[in-house]
Formats: sequence, structure tokens, C-alpha cells
Amino acid sequence: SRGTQNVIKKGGVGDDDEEEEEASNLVEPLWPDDLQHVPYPHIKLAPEESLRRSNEFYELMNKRRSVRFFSSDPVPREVIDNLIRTAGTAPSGAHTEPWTFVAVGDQEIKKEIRAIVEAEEEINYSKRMGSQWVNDLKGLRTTWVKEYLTEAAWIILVFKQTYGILPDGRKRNHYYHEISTALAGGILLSAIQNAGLVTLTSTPLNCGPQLRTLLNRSSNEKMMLLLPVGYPRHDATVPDLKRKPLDEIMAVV
Ligand code: IYR
Repeated sequence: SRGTQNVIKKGGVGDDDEEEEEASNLVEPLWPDDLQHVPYPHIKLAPEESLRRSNEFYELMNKRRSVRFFSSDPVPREVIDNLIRTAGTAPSGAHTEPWTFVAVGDQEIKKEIRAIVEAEEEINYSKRMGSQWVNDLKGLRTTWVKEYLTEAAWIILVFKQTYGILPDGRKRNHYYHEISTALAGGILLSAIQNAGLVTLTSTPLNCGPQLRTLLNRSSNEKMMLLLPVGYPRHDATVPDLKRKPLDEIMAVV
């Protein structure tokens, strides 16, 4: 029978198209009743300084592009650690931190990932997706061949944990796991850009279960993003796309 805690369904807002397993047993609260609250340290910036910084950060982020041509120049493990630490600062439902980041630097595993992704993408491009999809993507010049998966120094795979598993095997609800992990993904993209590296935000279709098995993840973990991370090839190109101007993405009330 379903416990009262399941009144809140699935991962939260925006998840209504997902069929996902839920924790159904009552488990201990996340925190002791007397969890301490401590002062929030804050240093107030002058408005001009806020303006300067907001502009500088926009300029940095506006240079971010999805790059599909990577060099094999190495990226130190410590950098990858910091990127993932930063992603892990994202807010999450009830601070459940419902994510796992798998950083793959091993060339053989990268080859296996590439084989899985290319086999599925070949089917996607040739039969699974319709002609509208293929036509919409033409300008990006993507194909099912994914050289970047073996060229980039690292591949980071972002998994959401649809529930937590306690040491005794019982399941704990992970509230809003979808949006929480998506937010962590956005922070990860920002951290990659800030570190002077490039990535490609990919969501390989139909590869999740195979990649989960390859990487020994458990069944509560669902792949959300696959990011090659590294340096661009010296002759890398990107499609000449423009971003919507502010007045098309913003309404002020
Ligand atoms: N996933 C495929 C196709 C693809 C789909 C979209 I939507 C894009 O913005 C880019 C590519 C691939 O990676 O080739």
C-alpha cells in the first residue's frame, strides 16, 4: 500500500510524463528535529560592482557554444573534480542531492560509450526519427558518427537518482529529482565554461540503460546528460547561430 508521503507524486513539477518507481515505505526524517540554523554570511556588493560582475559573467557565458570538435589535449583530474564539486552546489528538493556525475577518462570506456551511442544514433537518424526531425537538424551538420566521444579528454555523464537507497536497502524519496539534476547540469555547464573548457550538451536517445550498465550504476539512476569535456580542436567550427534578444525572452511586470 502506498504511504502518505506519496501524495507528492514522482519527481515534482514537469515530471508527469515519467513512469518512475517511488519510495513507498516510511523512512526516518532527513534531519534531526533540532537541526541547527546558523547565520548566513553575506558581503553586500555596491550596486555598480553587481552591475560590473553581472555583465562580466554574461559576457563569459555568451561565449559558450556547443562544440562538436575536440582535441585530445588532457584536462587534469583536479579540474574535473572542481567542476563536479561546483555542480553539486545546486539546490535540490529537501536537499536530497539526487545526482551522480560519472567522469570517464579511460580511453577504453570512452570507446565503449561511443559504440553504444553511435549504434543507437544510426538507428535514430536512419529510421527512428521522422523526416521533420532530420530536416530540423540539417543546419547543425550532426550525424550519427560521434568522434568527440573518443577525442575529448573526459566524458561526464549526469545521472538523476529517482530515489535514494538507504544502507539497509529501503528507498528514500528524492523530491524534484528531475529539476534538481537539471539545475546541477546548468551549473556544470557554467563551471566548464568558466574553466576555459568546452562541452556539448547531449542527451543520447535510447542509450541510458546500456550506459548505466556499462558504468555499473544502479537502477535508481537515470542518465540525463552526456557531456564530452575538453579543449576544442584548433579547426573547430560552430553553426553561426544568434541568440534571441532580451526583449524576446523577458517580460517585465
Ligand atoms: N541526438 C542527436 C541529434 C540531435 C538532436 C538535437 I534536438 C540537437 O540539437 C542536436 C543533435 C545527435 O546528437 O546527433
